[in-house]
Amino acid sequence: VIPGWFSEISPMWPGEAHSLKIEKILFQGKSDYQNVMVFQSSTYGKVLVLDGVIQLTERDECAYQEMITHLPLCSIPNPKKVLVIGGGDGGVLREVARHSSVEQIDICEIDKMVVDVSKQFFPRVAIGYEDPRVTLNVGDGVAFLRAVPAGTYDAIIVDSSDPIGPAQELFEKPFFQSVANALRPGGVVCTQAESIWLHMHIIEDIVSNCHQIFKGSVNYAWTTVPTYPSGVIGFMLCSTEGPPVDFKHPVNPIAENDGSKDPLKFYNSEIHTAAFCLPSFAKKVIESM
Ligand code: AAT
Repeated sequence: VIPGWFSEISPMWPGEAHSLKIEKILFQGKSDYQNVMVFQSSTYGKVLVLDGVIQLTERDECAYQEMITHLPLCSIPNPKKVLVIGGGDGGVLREVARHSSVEQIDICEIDKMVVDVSKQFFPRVAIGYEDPRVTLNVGDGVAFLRAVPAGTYDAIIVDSSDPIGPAQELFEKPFFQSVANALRPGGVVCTQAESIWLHMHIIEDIVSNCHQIFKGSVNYAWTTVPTYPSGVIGFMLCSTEGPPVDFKHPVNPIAENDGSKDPLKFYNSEIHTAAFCLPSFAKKVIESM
């Protein structure tokens, strides 16, 4: 550990640790679920850390939040009801709110402290909460989804932390089953699905579960996020049986001028399609399943 630097150390990426220089620690707290920290870094803006793992930095959060949101929402016509699991910082809400067809945005985040800390230190992310279509539920996403009536949502976005800690069940088969149940026919889900460089075993499990559960399409996409482990992160995109969804060819392009204060920084239709191209080593595993 280098004094004055934050190093991201975890058994999920043994033998490596990305580091950021700390200018100032702004918040440290312990919630019922995890340790919460915010620091000012010298080159990535403010950083939100949960249990020692980087959740977002001001500089590169756009890549993750825009991709996890617009990959699913631009793949179906007229999404109206959207559910976000996790994502307590509000960044995914901010992105969902760009879609004018959306009428209802529900979010279920387990940790109230993440919501409060984001509102205090990350106003340009937590701005998502200001949209009048948003309803916040504080609780476990697993229990929340179990109680959702069948066929409720057009899209579900699972913006979840890594499977060590409170998010563990969000990577397991019963959870995916309740996601499928909560979606309308031809509805879509997009979940945080880790790194092809570090977690092919986790990805294999998710893909295999999803093939069993989702009778529409099952796809893996990925993007670059410099401050996530290995610098990339992936998404599992699936649809339920019903009107077919071709994730690789977006049918609902997002308006360039969507009326929000800040324009899109990362997502566009070309990068949407490109996100589904996989390196050969990953393609061999994922597409053979
Ligand atoms: N948008 C920032 C990126 C995140 S945030 C993940 C969120 O999921 C956290 O706020 C965490 O409190 C919440 N969470 C964890 N478990 C649950 C649960 N069971 N139900 C509801 N919310 C939950 C993801 C960063 C990915 C990091 C990659 N290394």
